[in-house]
Amino acid sequence: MADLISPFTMRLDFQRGVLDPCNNVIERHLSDMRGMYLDEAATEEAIEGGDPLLYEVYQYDVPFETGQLLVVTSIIQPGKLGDEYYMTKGHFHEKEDRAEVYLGLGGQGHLLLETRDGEFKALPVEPGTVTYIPPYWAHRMVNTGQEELVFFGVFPADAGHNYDEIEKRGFAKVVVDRDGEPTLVPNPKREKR
Ligand code: PAN
Ligand code: ZN
Repeated sequence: MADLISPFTMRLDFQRGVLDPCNNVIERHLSDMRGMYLDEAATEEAIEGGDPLLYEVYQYDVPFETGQLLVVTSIIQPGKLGDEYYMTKGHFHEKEDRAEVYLGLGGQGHLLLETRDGEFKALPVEPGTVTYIPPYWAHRMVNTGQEELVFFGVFPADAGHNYDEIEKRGFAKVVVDRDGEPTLVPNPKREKR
């Protein structure tokens, strides 16, 4: 049984993606993603040069239990590390049979999705796209545009996040700038396996 909590409302700033009020704001800097971008030398240099903020997450926490939902917005900065676009860490849900919905609010991006069976998909994200992330699909958002990539999401509060595997091996493909065009290329880390 889920806790009985009171209904509540919050404001979403469509331009900036900020939720107000919000009781859990997470900031991820490059130092939180060591080893996740291909260019390790560029990573260390950028960390030493000020450790840029890559993305922020505004999550309204309710009890992390079956039946509740978490409401969340994410704001990814535009930019690249080497030729790889800024992105989220990406994860499987800890309870893998939990789905999620994303709504694009601002900017341009690609949502990378993959299963343990080796299925891979990259879906475009822009203002107005609603993406259904089914159970069992790991997901990572990549900002391929010149502006902040802002998106809203809803997912079961008992889903949890498993970052470990993605942290080690990434997704099957990475999104890189090739002559100014966002291009999907095979992840060399995977090919070594
Ligand atoms: C999102 C993500 C958010 C940040 O709320 O947690 O965009 O990405 P990482 O968690 O991969 O750093 C979500 O998918 N929640 O389940
Ligand atoms: Zn998720």
